[in-house]
Amino acid sequence: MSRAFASLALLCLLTGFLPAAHATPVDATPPAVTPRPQQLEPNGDAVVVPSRVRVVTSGAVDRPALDLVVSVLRAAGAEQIEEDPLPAGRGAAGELTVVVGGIDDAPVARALRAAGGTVPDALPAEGYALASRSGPDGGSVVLAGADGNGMYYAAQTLRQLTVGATVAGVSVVDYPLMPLRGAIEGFYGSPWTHAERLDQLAFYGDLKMNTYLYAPKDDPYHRERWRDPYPADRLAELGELVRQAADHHVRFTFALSPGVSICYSSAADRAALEAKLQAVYDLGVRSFSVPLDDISYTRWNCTGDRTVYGAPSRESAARAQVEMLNRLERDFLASREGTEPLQMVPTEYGDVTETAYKKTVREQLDPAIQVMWTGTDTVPPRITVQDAAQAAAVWGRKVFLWDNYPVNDYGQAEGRLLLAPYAEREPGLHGQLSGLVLNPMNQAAASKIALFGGADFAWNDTGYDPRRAWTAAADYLAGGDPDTVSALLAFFDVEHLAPTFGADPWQPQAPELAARLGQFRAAWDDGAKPDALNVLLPYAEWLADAPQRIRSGVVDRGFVADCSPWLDALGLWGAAFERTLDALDARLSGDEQRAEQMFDAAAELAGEAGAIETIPGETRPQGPVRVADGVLDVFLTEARSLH
Ligand code: LOG
Repeated sequence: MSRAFASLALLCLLTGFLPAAHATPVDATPPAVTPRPQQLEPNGDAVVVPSRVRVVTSGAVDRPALDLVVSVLRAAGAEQIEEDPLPAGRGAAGELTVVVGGIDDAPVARALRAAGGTVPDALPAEGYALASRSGPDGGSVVLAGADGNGMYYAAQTLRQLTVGATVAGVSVVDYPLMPLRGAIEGFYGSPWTHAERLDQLAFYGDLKMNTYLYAPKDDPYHRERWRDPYPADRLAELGELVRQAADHHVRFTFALSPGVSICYSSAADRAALEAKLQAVYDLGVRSFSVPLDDISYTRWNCTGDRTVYGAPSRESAARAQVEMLNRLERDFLASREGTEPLQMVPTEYGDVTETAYKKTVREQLDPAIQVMWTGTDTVPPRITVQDAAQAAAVWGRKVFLWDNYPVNDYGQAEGRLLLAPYAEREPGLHGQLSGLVLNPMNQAAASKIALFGGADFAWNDTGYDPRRAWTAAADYLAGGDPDTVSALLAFFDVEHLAPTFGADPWQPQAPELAARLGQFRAAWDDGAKPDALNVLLPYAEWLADAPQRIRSGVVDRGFVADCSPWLDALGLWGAAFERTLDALDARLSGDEQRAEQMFDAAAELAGEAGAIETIPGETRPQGPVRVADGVLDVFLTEARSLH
């Protein structure tokens, strides 16, 4: 322990490695709020939460918002919380007053102004204003939402502004730039468990994500056996998810993928499709999607389709699909209370090239139906505003981005966790997209790193900083513990490679470690060999210790479980790294025999690390887990010939 601390201190001195963002807020800097608010200004001293708090509500206040406000206040030390509808009488001396209501409600707007807040001329949907101000009377906090989501998001911001027993003194005006923000469980391989889904939905609420699309490729009732009704126990679980989603202001979108076997012209298949959607409508689902990705669209599944739509072709496939989708939108959804516009994934989802398929969809698909798009490729190296503008032009509407990051279900992702920040999406995309959902990994909790960034970007793409979101994600998983945050960032670095479907990754492997190894080689080659070793060794020790720190310090236990094989491997790779530097040290002091022993020990550890496999049955594809591959393994091999 003490050795690690000494190393860490040395490390900080030498390189400024530790992120600086974890000072306790004794200064006036408010804690970082994610997603980054549109406007956040200081508003004087922090508000100290006393033991007595009066929560004053006005109008119909959102229940999850109110529950969250109360739980935040309790965690900050409030013992007596009195709820009082407006107009409220005078509170007791030294009591904190917290007002929750709609911004259109005049008394709420007055309270907001009185607390130093701003009442904007127009607040977009899901927006909110918040003001917190200390005062001799005990101070006040006002949360004013444009709607129920806005109230809930104000409460989520309050949660992040509260550290210990104080609420930062701020004035916030905030709203999302993209209307749909969230995740699509759309990967191949073992679907998320029920417990993982419940946890994810709560997490989405924390990050102001409002959308979860249920589309797991390997749920047979979603795709292969789409006609078959869900068994009662599965239906009960779906019902529970729908309630959990509502409790966290997440729209649960149910997706059904009939494209593998549907006969578009069959009345029986049309009835099966509607019956399946009706069953989840009855559970409370109001949002639906029909993904038609990864199907063969240039052959029919029945002879009837040839009779009705003609010879198989992109154009006739589009006509058949459009007819089915328009009917669902105009007949099924239009006649049911409270439904959202239908969503679909076209069979040509990953490019912007004009084809007969796209032309037909563009011209004939009901304009209300949302079209999903994955970028200029299934896993694109970047997404620009121009790409999205082209997609909007080719589909005749703003597209809904299905972003294939951090999904790891394809060959190039074998043995990988994708823990690099959400990046390479151009600010300004909100102008061209109707929304953004990320397709995560089978490892649900480990996907939170990328989802943090995706949520931040979808809310405020023009203010997005990948590194800030990445650090905030580590902070969230670590429950704010700075050492755990640093260990996590080092771990994320060795799982940084983000592949594409081609040979070139769109994010490099281990950039931090690679830079350090580069500096080491430069110093070594310059003749500053002992110095080079002294600088690098603490980082090797830090990597070797990171798994243990993560295992003991991360509060999200799902994350630790997801990452277990990779943490095991990192421990071994880190030890191999240390032995290699020991070997070079021995070589410098002329002890070649010890150097050889250390190199052999390192090789053995690396061999053990390389034999660790992904958890059987969890991910598709399975294989040996990769840690800083192409960087650390290469260095360990080359080190043997350094003199
Ligand atoms: C699938 C998706 C899969 C992803 C990555 C879409 C629209 N569909 O190539 O289910 O997780 O690629 O392998 C896909 O992306 N098809």
